[in-house]
Amino acid sequence: MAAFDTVIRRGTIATASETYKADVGIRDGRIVSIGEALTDADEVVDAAGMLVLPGGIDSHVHISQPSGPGIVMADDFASATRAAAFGGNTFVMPYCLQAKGQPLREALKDYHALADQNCHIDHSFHLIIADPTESVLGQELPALVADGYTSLKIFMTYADLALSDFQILEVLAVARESGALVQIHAENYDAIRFLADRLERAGNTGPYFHGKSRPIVVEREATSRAISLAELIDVPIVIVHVSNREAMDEIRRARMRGLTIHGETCPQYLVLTEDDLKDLGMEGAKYVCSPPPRDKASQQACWEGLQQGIFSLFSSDHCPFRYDDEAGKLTPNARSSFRWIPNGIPGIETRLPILFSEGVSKGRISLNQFVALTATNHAKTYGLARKGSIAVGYDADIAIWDPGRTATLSQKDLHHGADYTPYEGLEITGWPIATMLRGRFVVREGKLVGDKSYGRYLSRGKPFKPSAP
Ligand code: DUC
Ligand code: ZN
Ligand code: ZN
Repeated sequence: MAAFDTVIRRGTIATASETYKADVGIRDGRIVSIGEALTDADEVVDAAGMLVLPGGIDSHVHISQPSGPGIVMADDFASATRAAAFGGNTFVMPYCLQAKGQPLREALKDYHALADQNCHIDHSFHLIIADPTESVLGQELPALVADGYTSLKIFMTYADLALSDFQILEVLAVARESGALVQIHAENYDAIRFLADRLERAGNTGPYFHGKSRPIVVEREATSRAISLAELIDVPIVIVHVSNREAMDEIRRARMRGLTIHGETCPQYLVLTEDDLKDLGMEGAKYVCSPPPRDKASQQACWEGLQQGIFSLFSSDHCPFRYDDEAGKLTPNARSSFRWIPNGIPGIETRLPILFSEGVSKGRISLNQFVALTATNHAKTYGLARKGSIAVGYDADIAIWDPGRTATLSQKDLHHGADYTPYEGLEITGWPIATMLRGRFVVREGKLVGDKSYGRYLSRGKPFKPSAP
């Protein structure tokens, strides 16, 4: 019997802190050896000239999430995780949405049924708490955190999701006691409603005005308030999908006060701007997401946030809707106002190539920062054991990258369920040529070689120690 099932030979390994040449020996789905001249294997994969990186962990994706009457997300678990694997990822964390009045366990049962045997890569779920009732706060949530559902998202905007400050405080208090990590979507609901009403009355109803209804101050104010509420309860939080300097500076200042505030940004805030929608008419709907893409100065700020560690998480916020579809961006109401356009854009497959190309290849961030921002920090922040690094004892979740391969992003080459990419035409240098999940190839030489029964659901540990009762 060979010592290893697989050896990846002569590649350059990068972790969040180191870059070095070595062979990786894999047995029973785990990395069991890292060394020189490992050869005794059933299969030897030559990775000379290639980078051997941890598979990407995308801790912010939306898959098969109920999105309102008549609206259907463009991806189910099979297509989203297939696209993720082509993009060099081995783990995703989508959101299980609680409907108003719905017990969390019921929402989870339905969501597990959608994912079960339908995932090409590993996954676990965040909860979205839309209705923090007494039983949710007092019983369901603490029990679910103990069962490994250790993170949840709450919203400060959207009619059917926005929580009051009182409700946010209640959720944060339960998180503190149970050791769960709360993600906050920070935009001021009333301010958006006020601005949207004004824009509509003035006849400014096209997709371009979506961004005008959610200017930076709306995000900055909510970010500041979210941080203040977390400070009051003394609990860590994550501010997700930060789009600009002002919101980022709120996080920076909170950190300087000693608070644990994690920051996340996404590809759309690095490479898109509001001008991309300007002359497109209804096609601007392809770029409608919240917070909206801003301007060049905001892009620069987001790069600084990544470089300086204000943002420790780089996620896709993949939230796919088809464009040319009445169940997607062109829902009949969308023509009457931007207000009705489903919020979100696809990006699960393009997240890593965009950050690699714009970040590593262009010298804005190091390869080690890339690994930290796209894999290691996600595992550490969300309590995921044995994932997110190339190290002995870790799962053999590995992406092999050709740092010199060039490509032009195009819908025709992507594997998601959407009918467009907002990144059409973006030139990329650096591409994941193979993705391996727990020692088995899922994608190799541009082909899907894995099966949708490969991916496993994993429960997670507590992101931080809960406070004493
Ligand atoms: N928030 C997200 O995280 N994703 C899409 C839409 C939204 O508002
Ligand atoms: Zn959000
Ligand atoms: Zn999201």
